[in-house]
Amino acid sequence: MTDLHRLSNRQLAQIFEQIADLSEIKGEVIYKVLAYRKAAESLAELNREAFDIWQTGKLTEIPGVGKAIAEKIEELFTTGKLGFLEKLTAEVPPTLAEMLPVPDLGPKKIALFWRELGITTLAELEEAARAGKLRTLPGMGEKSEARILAGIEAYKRRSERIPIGRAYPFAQRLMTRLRAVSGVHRVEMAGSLRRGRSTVGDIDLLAAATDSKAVMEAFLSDPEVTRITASGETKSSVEYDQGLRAQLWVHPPERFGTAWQYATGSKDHNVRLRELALKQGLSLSEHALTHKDGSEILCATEEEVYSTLGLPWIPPELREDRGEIQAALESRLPCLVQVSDIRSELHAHTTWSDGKLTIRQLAEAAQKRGLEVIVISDHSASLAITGGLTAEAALEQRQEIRRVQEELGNTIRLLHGIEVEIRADGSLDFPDEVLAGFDIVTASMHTSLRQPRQQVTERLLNVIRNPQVDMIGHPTGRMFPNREGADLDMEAILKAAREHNVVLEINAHPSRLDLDDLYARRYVEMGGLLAINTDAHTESDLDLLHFGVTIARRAWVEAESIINTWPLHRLLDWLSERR
Ligand code: DGT
Ligand code: CA
Ligand code: ZN
Repeated sequence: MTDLHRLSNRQLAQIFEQIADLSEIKGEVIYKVLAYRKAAESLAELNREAFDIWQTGKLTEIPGVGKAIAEKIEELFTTGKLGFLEKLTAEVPPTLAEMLPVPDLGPKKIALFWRELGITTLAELEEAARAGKLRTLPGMGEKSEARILAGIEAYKRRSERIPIGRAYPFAQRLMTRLRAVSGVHRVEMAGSLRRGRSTVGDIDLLAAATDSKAVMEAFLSDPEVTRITASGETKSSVEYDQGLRAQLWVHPPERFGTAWQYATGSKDHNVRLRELALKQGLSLSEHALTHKDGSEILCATEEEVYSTLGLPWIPPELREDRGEIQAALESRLPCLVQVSDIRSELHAHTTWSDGKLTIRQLAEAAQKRGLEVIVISDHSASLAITGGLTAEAALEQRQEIRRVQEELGNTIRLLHGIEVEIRADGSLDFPDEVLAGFDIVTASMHTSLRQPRQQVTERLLNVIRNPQVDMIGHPTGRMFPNREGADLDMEAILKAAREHNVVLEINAHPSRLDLDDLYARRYVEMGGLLAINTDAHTESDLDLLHFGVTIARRAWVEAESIINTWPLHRLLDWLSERR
């Protein structure tokens, strides 16, 4: 067993992505290339480790994984290597793949530049284009050379996805401006932003207007626009500073439903929906549902689009082709948790550690937002940079919380929690008898996140097994845009958390959103409980709750599985029973 190589799903996906890229440049038949890509996507989206699936002999049950690909995965798990890929990279330099996403540069051209000029990297290509070396090649000229240079520039600007924490408030401001344009009925978000993905490629907006001119003009002439990348009557796209990009679609109000459905995506959801329409003799486009004889059914709302196809309206967060259409057909769509279901904030900081508000200010801010319970949960001492609490300071804080509770009466209930630091060795900052004094204990990792997989997994498992620990804060520690989470064996973590009845947090801060939607879904399917917390350090942080709720919705989660939706007595009963 020790000889096995436990590659993560992400590593497997990268390998098949690379095989797809290099085969495409090599000139492999397209259906093979697509099969590798499909396998890569499917592996990246799995909510269980492919390794575990392999051990139960069920690799080929993963969508897109046939016999040939399953054999390759098996070779990787058993030898840590893949002969096929080694042969391929010996033949086709792997760096060629970095050129594939450049607009106007397909695999054929990449192969041409490589074979004729020995170009193997994007930087070499840019240099050759600038030196005028591409124009002399067969099928090339000055114009196509200039197009490739422009493509490289566009690609460099575009390669980074935008965190939702930046895209969302920017989109809100943009929508407010566009809604003020005369003749505009409606402006809404679409695309991945509306589906609530943690990062978006661009901001998609959709306006309803009979005449698109005025609203398009307003969109294109906005003073913040730095570049217009496309402009047309029904669709335009622009760029702003710092990598922000947006696209505006305009459709007449009577066709808004089909347009909004189309522009929301995802692409895969739309493909499935079109298949379903075809079975019913209808073709579905952004403009209408059309009968075979050419007559149109216009839909002003999305509800009409879905109901014409015999479906209930599907919430955008579910539209990822993860079984939602089948569930809709069988009337078993989940009743997704909403912001208004949330009664308590279980993770917030005060001036006792690195928060900006006093206990009283935090409690009042929470009460103002309609919360019934606020847990004061400051950091513990070893996170020195935050001025974390010692055990003695925590006792003083408890007195202060009592005083504030008396002052505030029963407008909101204060509980005393702690965000206790998980040290690098897996021990906690406080001994069990100190932890036992808190109403709720959240354990989090903030340091040594780059430990090897086995070590960091064991570290967290150790904490999950501690009966004093009620909840794990932001379990992987990832931060957008640059910090990857710890390399945890998530299946083992979820199993242990379930077994020990530990709550896993969906940290609502848009730079975290951790757990992510895939693991949150898996955990709830296992019967586990989640919390959605803002981890507030300031008053406005409390308003970030909706980002966390969106992740839970993308995870198909109902209110019942989120302990913040429970009334106080139920929360307290549960806490006292589990220790
Ligand atoms: P992103 O921007 O990469 O985060 O992802 P999306 O989903 O926003 O994708 P985007 O911006 O390329 O396109 C917006 C929507 O337009 C997408 O969600 C569905 C629709 N769409 C785009 N291309 C296609 C397509 O080829 N087929 C179909 N059915 N829909 C498409
Ligand atoms: Ca988009
Ligand atoms: Zn915190």
